[in-house]
Amino acid sequence: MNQEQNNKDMNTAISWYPGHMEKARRQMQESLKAVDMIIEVRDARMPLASANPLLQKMTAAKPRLIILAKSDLADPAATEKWIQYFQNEETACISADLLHDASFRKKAIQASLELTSASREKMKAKGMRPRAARAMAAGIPNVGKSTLINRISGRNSAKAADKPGVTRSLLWIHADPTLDIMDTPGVLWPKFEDQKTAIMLAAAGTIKDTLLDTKVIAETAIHIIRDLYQDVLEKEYGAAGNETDMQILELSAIKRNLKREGGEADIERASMQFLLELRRGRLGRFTLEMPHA
Ligand SMILES: Nc1nc2c(ncn2[C@@H]2O[C@H](COP(=O)(O)OP(=O)(O)OP(=O)(O)O)[C@@H](O)[C@H]2O)c(=O)[nH]1
Ligand SMILES: [Mg+2]
Repeated sequence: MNQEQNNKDMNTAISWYPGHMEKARRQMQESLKAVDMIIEVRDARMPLASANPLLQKMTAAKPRLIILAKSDLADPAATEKWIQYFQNEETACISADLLHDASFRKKAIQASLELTSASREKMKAKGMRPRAARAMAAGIPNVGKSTLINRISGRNSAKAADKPGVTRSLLWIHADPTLDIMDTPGVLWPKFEDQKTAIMLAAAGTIKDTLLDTKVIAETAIHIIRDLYQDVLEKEYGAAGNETDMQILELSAIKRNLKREGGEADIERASMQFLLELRRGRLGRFTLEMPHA
């Protein structure tokens, strides 16, 4: 049985940590000495689940700017709470719709320069010529690292696309006269803390879909959303509200006309359709985890 099949069968142990991620992690570690700060890109819909503990540990000594990307897909009230949460932790944090926020470029450059001012002062004191600040953009796959760099540089310098594992090697990009940013491949970690974290990451499109049991991911994502946003999905699919998560999925199949030959709901296709609609924000703006009070 190959690794992919094995993962699919063991739906209680989702993981995706192929050799290229470990290689990227090692290369990032080696590059850290050339870097003044980390721009850690997380998903605004799951600001803790999308934090990579391996990267956190590895980059702990560097100044850090957290970007809560895809804020256009997240619940705005929850994003406010998360911004407050990071402020309380005294961590610099900006939420952004990286595709549309016109003010993001300026905000991100300003925050980066503030975070690296001490190292620039040190260089000046040593009589060295000032140079652009150097940031490493790091985070999980498909979260928006390359898009962020393109947004700041104002051109398509980094390859970005809607699937995980697009960036394959480290690449310095002269994003602004004052800021160089290294694009890096998305990196996960060998074992997720819990099933909920794994499901959220899978639902967000962080893990290759071919590795997933989409039915389990969709059913559990429905459960998480119903917990937090009560009757939103019921309304979308014309449900009464007392259905199980699987019955909601069945209703979604009927509503989207995804039926098998005999007329029964095609759960496989409905699961994928549900996940695609969720990822694109077609079902509404959801944040799947809230900060603890
Ligand atoms: N809606 C929305 N989509 C975004 C945002 N930022 C990035 N995307 C989309 O997310 C997808 C992934 O973006 P990338 O920039 O390639 O992500 P990445 O982190 O570089 O991914 P890897 O290189 O695979 O690790 C693309 O389809 C982007 O258009 C955002 O703020 N909002
Ligand atoms: Mg990329």
